[in-house]
Amino acid sequence: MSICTQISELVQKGKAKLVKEEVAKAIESGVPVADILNEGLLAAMGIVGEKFKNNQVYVPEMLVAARAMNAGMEILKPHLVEAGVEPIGKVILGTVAGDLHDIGKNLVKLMLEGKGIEVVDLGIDVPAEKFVEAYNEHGSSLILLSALLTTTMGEMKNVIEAFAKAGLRDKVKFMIGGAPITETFKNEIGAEYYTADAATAASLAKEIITAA
Ligand code: B1M
Repeated sequence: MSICTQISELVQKGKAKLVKEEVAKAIESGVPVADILNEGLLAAMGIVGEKFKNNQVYVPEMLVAARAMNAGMEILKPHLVEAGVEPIGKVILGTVAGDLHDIGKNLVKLMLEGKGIEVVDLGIDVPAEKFVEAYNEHGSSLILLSALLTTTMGEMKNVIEAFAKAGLRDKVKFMIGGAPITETFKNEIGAEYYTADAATAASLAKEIITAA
């Protein structure tokens, strides 16, 4: 078994300490850092994400795997910078105003990072104007909104309207998600994409970024 496959399996099992050790060993023995990233750490999160989508694993397993991936990333990051391995793109993510739920949003973030996408995470209870400010600062054209409450999902429309008001609606695309969100609601508020789970959100974000 190649060392990258071994790293992938350790991440899937959530063995953070062993992941660190194996990543360090792989770097030392000259395995290209991009291979360690893509065939080891990111491949693992892809597999875990698919299993999560198919209800073969659940939130705790996913969080443990993500923690192991992050442990490996800690070791790998300085070497990635040195080797000039760039993220494939950047997105802005947040839970909308009035809403404090972030477990799902954080899973979406983990899966995005697992696809090599940089995430500007604005956190929870994010007012519409904050998304516009983040766009002006970071220039990412894909904005991801999460909401868990029927009382806050309407805030997604306010975010879209804030971009329209700022004359920026045609510069960005919106992906929305969260337990009460549906495809019909997406159409009602004029967002571009709806995804039901974190793994699909990350796969679609990758598709959108690479097609741009
Ligand atoms: Co609250 N809460 N909560 N809560 N909470 C729910 C959502 C609720 C369904 C519980 C219930 O009544 N059965 C209900 C909402 C009812 C409704 O609106 N229809 C509810 C309520 C009412 C409330 C309060 C109002 C309670 C009160 O104070 N009276 C209050 C509101 C606070 C606020 O936000 N202003 C409140 C508070 C809280 C806690 C703070 C205690 C805590 C949140 C802690 C935290 O997030 N850090 C909490 C929790 C934990 C829940 C439940 C139990 C679990 C939510 C969760 O994390 N699920 C929830 C009941 C339930 O779902 N069983 C409930 C796991 C998570 C992985 O799933 O977030 O759906 P989820 O994310 C999924 C997908 O939705 C998707 O991907 C994830 C996984 O693949 N997804 C996206 C999410 N965002 C996405 C974005 C995307 C794409 C996919 O693209 C951008």
